Amino acid sequence: MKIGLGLYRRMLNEDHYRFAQQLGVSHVVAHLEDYFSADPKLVAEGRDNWGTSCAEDWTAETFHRLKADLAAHDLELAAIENFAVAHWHDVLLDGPKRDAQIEHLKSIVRAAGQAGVPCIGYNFSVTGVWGWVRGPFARGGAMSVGFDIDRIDRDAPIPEGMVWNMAYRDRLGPESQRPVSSDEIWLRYARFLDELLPVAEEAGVVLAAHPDDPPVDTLRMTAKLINSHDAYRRAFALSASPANKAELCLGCLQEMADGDIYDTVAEFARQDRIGYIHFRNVRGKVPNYHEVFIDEGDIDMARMIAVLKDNGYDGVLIPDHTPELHCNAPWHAGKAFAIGYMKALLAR
Ligand SMILES: [Mn+2]
Repeated sequence: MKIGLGLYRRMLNEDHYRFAQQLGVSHVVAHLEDYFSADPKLVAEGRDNWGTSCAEDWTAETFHRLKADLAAHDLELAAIENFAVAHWHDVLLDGPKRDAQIEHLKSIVRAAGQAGVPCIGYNFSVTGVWGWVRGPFARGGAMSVGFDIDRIDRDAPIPEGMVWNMAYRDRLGPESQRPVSSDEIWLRYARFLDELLPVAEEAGVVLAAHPDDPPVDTLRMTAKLINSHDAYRRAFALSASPANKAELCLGCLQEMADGDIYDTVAEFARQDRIGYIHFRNVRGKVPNYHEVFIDEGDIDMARMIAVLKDNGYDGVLIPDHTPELHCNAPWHAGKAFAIGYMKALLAR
């Protein structure tokens, strides 16, 4: 197994490559859609924090350049994580631009293949990550996120012009998006896989599905897709293509109500259905959980490493989110703590 670091778009620079190299990780997962920091206005205008287009520059050339920059620091690109909302809002919403957007997604997958990007992670979700609350939930009051169904209005409607918790046009309309049933979201997902997987397979690119976060039945009147261990099995059953894999988030998997996480991970590893892993820990399950430090949650991470090893997993682990340590560099300290812990587990 290999350890990687996830970097958001604003972090794809020399400082963060040196940070990753100094931690001794071999891989980077790059988010080109800057989910947590993007200015919604700029995203809606199709520009990101640097004033460049965040949706138009996902070409083989961009991917080659990114790989070369990483290689200069002995780092390999493990995956691109997430499409931009501008790429696929109507794929998620079954809107008028759907077919054109599917064609564009195919071109991104082909470009990734040309540049030797092995994997693209995605999260097929109408709400996206929505419903978290931030608080001092981790050890010592470290700031983290959690989910408590009683503290949110779970049926708050989604405004027109928003999907995946991001605006995809400059002005949001009334909160009047139609509800989406479970049958409907599975239908949309099956069509997406049918069209994208053959292209991905030919390009040598794995499409890796992140589970719903939080993994509940519905939020904002739209059904969730991969919200249980069985839902992952259903997603795999949609296509036997070797390009159809999981961006396996252990945090979300542990938050789900069904199944034994060690058995499920063993099964998915044996079946070679894991693209890469979000190796993080949580306390509690839906409808009430907190994200915590890697060594204080409900998952026995040492046992998890053994399960992965025993079942032949040889891919990349990244820390995903970590609680923020109380210091001048909360993000860096949180990641460094998790990666140090992961390196020790692997060494043992
Ligand atoms: Mn995750």
